Amino acid sequence: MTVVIGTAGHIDHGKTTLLRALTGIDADRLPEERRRGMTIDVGYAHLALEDGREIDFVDVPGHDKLVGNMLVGAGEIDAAMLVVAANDGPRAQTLEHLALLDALAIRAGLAVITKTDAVEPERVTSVLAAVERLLAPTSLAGAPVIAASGITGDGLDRVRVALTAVADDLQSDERPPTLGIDRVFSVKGRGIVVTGTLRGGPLTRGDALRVVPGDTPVRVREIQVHGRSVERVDRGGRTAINLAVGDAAALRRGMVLTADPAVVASDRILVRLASSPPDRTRGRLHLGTAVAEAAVGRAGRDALDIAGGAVATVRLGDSLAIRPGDRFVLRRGAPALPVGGVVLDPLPARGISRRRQTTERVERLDRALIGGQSSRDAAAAARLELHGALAEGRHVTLAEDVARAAAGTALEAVGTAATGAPLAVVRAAVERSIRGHATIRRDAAAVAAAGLLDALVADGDLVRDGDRLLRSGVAAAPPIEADPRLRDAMDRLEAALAVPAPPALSIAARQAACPEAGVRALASSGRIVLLGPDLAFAMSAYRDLAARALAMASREPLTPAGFRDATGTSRKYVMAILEDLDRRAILRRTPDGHVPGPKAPRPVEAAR
Ligand SMILES: Nc1nc2c(ncn2[C@@H]2O[C@H](COP(=O)(O)OP(=O)(O)OP(=O)(O)O)[C@@H](O)[C@H]2O)c(=O)[nH]1
Ligand SMILES: [Mg+2]
Repeated sequence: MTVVIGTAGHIDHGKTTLLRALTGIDADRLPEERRRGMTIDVGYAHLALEDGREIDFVDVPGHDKLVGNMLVGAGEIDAAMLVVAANDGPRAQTLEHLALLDALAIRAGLAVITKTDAVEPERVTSVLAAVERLLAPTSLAGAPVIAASGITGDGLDRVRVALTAVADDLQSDERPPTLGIDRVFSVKGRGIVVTGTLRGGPLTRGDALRVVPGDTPVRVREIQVHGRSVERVDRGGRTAINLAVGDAAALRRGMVLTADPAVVASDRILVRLASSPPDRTRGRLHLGTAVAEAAVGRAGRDALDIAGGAVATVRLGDSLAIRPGDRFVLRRGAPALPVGGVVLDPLPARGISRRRQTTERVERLDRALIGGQSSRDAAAAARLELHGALAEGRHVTLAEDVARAAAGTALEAVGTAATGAPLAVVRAAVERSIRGHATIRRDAAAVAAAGLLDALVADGDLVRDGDRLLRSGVAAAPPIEADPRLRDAMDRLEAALAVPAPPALSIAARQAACPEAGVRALASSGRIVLLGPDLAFAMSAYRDLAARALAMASREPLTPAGFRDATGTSRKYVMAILEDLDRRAILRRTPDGHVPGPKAPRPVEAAR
């Protein structure tokens, strides 16, 4: 993995000069920067280590008016190199930049005391000690502090050793490729090029990515690392991407190119802040290479204090690309210190679900996010607990307590009568119950309700009889089992219906000499499935046909004609099966045919 190290420090303390001495590259690339001898916007340089690895540097300005640009650089670094001039010693932006690195929880790095050639050795010793003291209470506590000169080259060897040690210690970032854009420009004859620090990976030429916010699809036409075209980048490092994209104006610094579904656009986020600013505090929130106006909500349910900080809902002036666990800095302008924070939920609960926001639940989510990759499932579970219900694409999940309440409602709505209750009525009651406990779209609640009823039927709590639901057990009256003639008739009827194209139920029942009570008992015990007024399949035949329909629909949209030809039956049977599978959300009807629905068993699970 290529490590990205950002400079930091007061104006004119020698950051750019030190990088030039280390790498031979002048990070001050803008004509205005060269003319004025100061860094204005983020610049870049890179260094090849002896073992072949590379370190990328992001150079930032020290000017007090350009702290926003400093944060663009600092937003995507792995480690920091704080530069302090020996003659000046620590100054205002030394302290401010260090506070920002601390707020971003940058733990890896080093400090370099530069311009040692311009002062007496005693002065170097005292500045070294002062800088060590400054680092001690921050995330960079204990980082090495090295004296060097960017002009004479003195001490650069020790700086290189320390840089190598920083690179050794860093862990790679396991996640789909994500790049926070810091520059956008058009290259004649090539189109749009964006640059940034690649997180996760790998990224390969031809890959499809999304631009967030906006979710605009883009294709990677070319990848360049350090000015050379490459087929693929594995992980990390400064990366330039030539994009096949229609509109250059649609791309800006702060946007994110990603293949990570966890990155979403949001202007309202649930966060943990390192300290606790008052409700309605305003400031600027810097996250990655982006910045937005921010207002902190610390009232009512948001005024929670958890281990490690204060919970808040932050409203942003613009939508930013955000992923759970992202670090950010909130700046309120001098003299207030910057506040560091971490995103707990980029799309926090609204409405009724807000009632679920308790200290315990938020703390659980926070702990799961800190746990990193291994606890992604734990984070998803903790987020579900906070929301009560979550709809992601076609997939809807309910928190345990919400599902339990809805199941109670279902049983109540079905009642204990042998006739049960119409499926539609029970489903509506379950939908109401879910929406009374959690904020969820109506269509998602319908999917969840159908799934919950299916589960109750599968678990044997309820029995489905055509378009009705019955409490299990109520229809299976003892006399039926006691009557051997009825039992035989039921067996005969079940066998007659165990084919892909069974005869009409009334005719089959007559031929099997099976009375109405036997038909009901077969249905309520799940041995046959009633799909229409006079159409029933034995469960075995129904399962076969359903599995075939799902398998075919998983390959390509399944049309009634295609299914009819595959099963050798007629339209009547095929429509009944497909409509039933649609109703149960195992399939979903589209203009091109039926495709797997929200409740379709996922391929992975089916393969197990
Ligand atoms: N004598 C001496 N002068 C140095 C050294 N490093 C930098 N300088 C001088 O200090 C001035 C500022 O150096 P820069 O490298 O541009 O400082 P910077 O920290 O990048 O400044 P900004 O990017 O504007 O914040 C230049 O005139 C350098 O020549 C050093 O080690 N010794
Ligand atoms: Mg500079």
